[in-house]
Amino acid sequence: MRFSDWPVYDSIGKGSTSGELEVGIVPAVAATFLEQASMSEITTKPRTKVRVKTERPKLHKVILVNDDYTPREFVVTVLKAEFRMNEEQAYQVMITAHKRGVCVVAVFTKDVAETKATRATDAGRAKGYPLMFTTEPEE
Ligand code: TYC
Repeated sequence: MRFSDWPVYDSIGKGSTSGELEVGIVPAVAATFLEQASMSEITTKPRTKVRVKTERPKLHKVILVNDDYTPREFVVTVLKAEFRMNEEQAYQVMITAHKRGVCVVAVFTKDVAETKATRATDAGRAKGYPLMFTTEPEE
């Protein structure tokens, strides 16, 4: 559509001297024209990118801490009960903490790691032992 094709209307403007002619474009027609132009001729670049999120949740370590008072056999019993270890696995974790001060028991999502560490620590406390399990995020 060229400018010369647009319908025009004549009016005597308010501020104009009588007899002077003002030429305008019918507003409704202009609006329709502009609307069509914006839909069919104006391309815009999207400003945001959609990122597909597939990150796995961070894992947290449960750590067994050595102490001088909790009996070895009790530590083994707690490891078997709370972390589904067999006798041999539990013994190796217990003796590693005993010799080195700490041992990583297993890794879980944050919630599960914290729940298991709390339950295992509470099992020791219920018997009057200072047995301690802590958690920390994996790098
Ligand atoms: N050190 C304890 C003892 O000699 C046994 C023990 C091992 C306690 C590991 C806690 O995390 C622990 N009776």
